[in-house]
Amino acid sequence: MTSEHRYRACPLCEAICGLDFRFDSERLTAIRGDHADPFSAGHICPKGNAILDLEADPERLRLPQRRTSTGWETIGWDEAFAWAAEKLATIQAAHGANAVAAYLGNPNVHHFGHIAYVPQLLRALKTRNVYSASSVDQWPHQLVAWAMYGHQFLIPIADIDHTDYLLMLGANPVASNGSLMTAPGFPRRIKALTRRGTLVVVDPRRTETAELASRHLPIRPGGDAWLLLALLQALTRIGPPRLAAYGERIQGFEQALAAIAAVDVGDLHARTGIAIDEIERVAQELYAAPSAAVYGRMGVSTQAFGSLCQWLIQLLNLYSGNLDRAGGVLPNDPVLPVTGPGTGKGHRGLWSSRVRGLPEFAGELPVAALAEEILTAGDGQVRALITSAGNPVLSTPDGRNLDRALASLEFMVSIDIYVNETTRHADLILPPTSFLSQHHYDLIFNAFAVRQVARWNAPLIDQPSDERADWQIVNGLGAALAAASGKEWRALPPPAAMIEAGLRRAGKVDVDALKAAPHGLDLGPLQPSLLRRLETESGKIECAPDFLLADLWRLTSVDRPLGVGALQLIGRRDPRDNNSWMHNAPRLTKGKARHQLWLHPDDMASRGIVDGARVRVRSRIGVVETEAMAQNALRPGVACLPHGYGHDRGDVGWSRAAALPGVSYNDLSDPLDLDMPSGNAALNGTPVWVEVV
Ligand SMILES: Nc1nc2c(c(=O)[nH]1)N[C@H]1C(S)=C(S)[C@@H](COP(=O)(O)OP(=O)(O)OC[C@H]3O[C@@H](n4cnc5c(=O)[nH]c(N)nc54)[C@H](O)[C@@H]3O)O[C@H]1N2
Ligand SMILES: Nc1nc2c(c(=O)[nH]1)N[C@H]1C(S)=C(S)[C@@H](COP(=O)(O)OP(=O)(O)OC[C@H]3O[C@@H](n4cnc5c(=O)[nH]c(N)nc54)[C@H](O)[C@@H]3O)O[C@H]1N2
Ligand code: SF4
Ligand SMILES: [Mo]
Repeated sequence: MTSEHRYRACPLCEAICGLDFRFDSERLTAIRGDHADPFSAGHICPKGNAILDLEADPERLRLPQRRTSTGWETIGWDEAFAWAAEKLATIQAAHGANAVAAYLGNPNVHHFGHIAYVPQLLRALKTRNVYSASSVDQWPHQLVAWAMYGHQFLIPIADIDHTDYLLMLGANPVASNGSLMTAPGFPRRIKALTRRGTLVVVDPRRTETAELASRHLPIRPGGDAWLLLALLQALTRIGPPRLAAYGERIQGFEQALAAIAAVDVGDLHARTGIAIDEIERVAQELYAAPSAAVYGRMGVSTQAFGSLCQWLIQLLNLYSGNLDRAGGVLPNDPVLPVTGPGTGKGHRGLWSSRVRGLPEFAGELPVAALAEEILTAGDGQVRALITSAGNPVLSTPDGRNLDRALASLEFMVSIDIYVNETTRHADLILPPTSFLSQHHYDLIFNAFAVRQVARWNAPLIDQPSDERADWQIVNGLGAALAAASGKEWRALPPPAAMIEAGLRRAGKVDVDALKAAPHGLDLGPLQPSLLRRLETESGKIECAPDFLLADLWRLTSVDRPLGVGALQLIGRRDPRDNNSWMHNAPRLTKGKARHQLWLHPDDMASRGIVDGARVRVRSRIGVVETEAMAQNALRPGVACLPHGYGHDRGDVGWSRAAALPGVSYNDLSDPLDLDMPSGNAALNGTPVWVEVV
């Protein structure tokens, strides 16, 4: 028996850990962290190891599946492409381009064969009905980066390995492995930070990250905008803004500060749940620290004032002189550029959604509007849908309604490896072959990494001759669509050629050396680059975008009373979950169940709920029943439920997942509850009423 090590980055989350795949006689037998990877240094989480389960899962699809009246039948690739193209072309010819919608899920970003190819297909379709998981995730970051710095991906990254002071809001990287901050191995980095300086975590729950922090501030869900405003107001009392480094390249700062100073923060303690002297102390520390960074993620993006929070975070980093500075926050300037010429900088409001009039951002509409666009009759109604690597029935607000909407479509085609809660409605599923057989380069996560890194991931196994890769599926669909509609289609070359051409054009790294480095290359710490890369029309940092100033007014004019007896629902991530789609993996689902609704013991006592009791959870949108679990780490008044559960919907194709207990968070979340400037869903903070069944 011959044993061999082969190396590749993990595609399952943003941490892009280097993994060591062990093969015995060409059979994949074990997966370990790659200790020779200069960036991840051997880090691996339970999901990395569960790639073994994904590769071996008999329920994973390998060949095109057509839905029949009794189940699914396998058909040939060419027949599948021709059928899908004929249906889509006919619907567009009869009802216009917008009658076909597209939804792109999270794994699109993790595979070069998706992210570099799918846009070509969307251009060929010319539809305005494009949706993605970004609008239940990170739109506030992208919108604020676009408005202030001129490009949606010019996002400053917290320099976690060098900063003296990190204020972290609404993120739990010890469980999630981080987001918009690619840094494999958070516990190690956080321990080094708290030895060197201070980490303050702002979160309604004492999370795994808060446990490692210097201090934890248990905020009221949705109180962050008030906290951030109060911090900025406190800074103006402590000392002058440190703007010298930005010279003439900054605009609107005084205007922004004046608008912020004019806000009456009222009863701050009631609004945030945090003591006033704690807020003052954070402001003092932030200003005094030799270097400091403020970072906010899911918990502050997916709430009603997500964009306001992200804007205020930028202003705090500016005021304290930490924007674009080592030890502060600074954008990565990656080897393969995601900003600059030829990249999509973004735009806003060039068109609006048909039913609710929500503005587009960067060519997409908020996914919270997808169901109504399908269900509302009239000119421009969505009649067909393409999904790629997504499961919006579980991952977007009011999933039950989307479930019903999908059942009413004239045609649906999904590029996915499973029959999930969403793709079960498809007429046709096109499953890509294993990522292990493909060339890959991380376009996005290298650009959000806390160091300059690069890695060419070469195939580890051969592609079975009867299977198709993601990029081949896009090319196949595109060519068939062109044939059916009389449009043009220029097939894109394979990933290896695309990556090589991109790297040579960028000219930042020795391509042959990169290819010959199976563990990837470390190219050093982040360096200031923001000022020379600004893409705003003025060429300056825009501190006072009018629609964000206007949103201050929304914050102060709308008091949102919770309702008698209501709790605020927030989410959580467990190291063994990956959004909605890895619950068929035995390695991740054996042992104790973890789907329960967490409640503070005081809230249980006042409702007569005992640990383990079956409870009914009600929101404006829906009702679910699940088990309650007492959790001291929660702030009273808060209920906590993971998303991505609720697989028992009849005909899903993952039987192990379907047998798990648990309900979908998004059967409770409200599609009308949005961060208005961006249209991002406010998934956290939903009012719910909980009672014993
Ligand atoms: N309530 C609540 N809702 C949330 C969140 C939350 O915190 N709370 N988080 C949100 C966030 S951050 C995100 S990113 C979204 C995710 O939302 P989605 O992207 O809609 O859902 P996923 O669960 O990631 O589903 C991914 C799908 O891709 C498929 N897949 C996996 N690998 C591949 C591949 O290589 N190719 C193809 N074609 N398919 C593949 C899987 O089978 C699965 O069906 O959920 C959001 N929803
Ligand atoms: N294990 C695991 N890892 C994952 C994923 C997964 O599903 N499972 N998904 C991946 C994806 S797609 C993403 S985008 C990232 C997300 O990565 P993170 O941004 O770290 O996301 P979460 O772990 O959901 O952490 C959000 C935190 O916000 C807190 N929170 C909720 N509401 C509020 C609020 O109003 N204010 C404040 N300050 N905090 C609040 C929650 O309690 C929670 O601890 O994780 C990625 N990694
Ligand atoms: S943290 Fe886990 S899922 Fe994320 S890249 Fe590393 S091994 Fe993969
Ligand atoms: Mo995400």
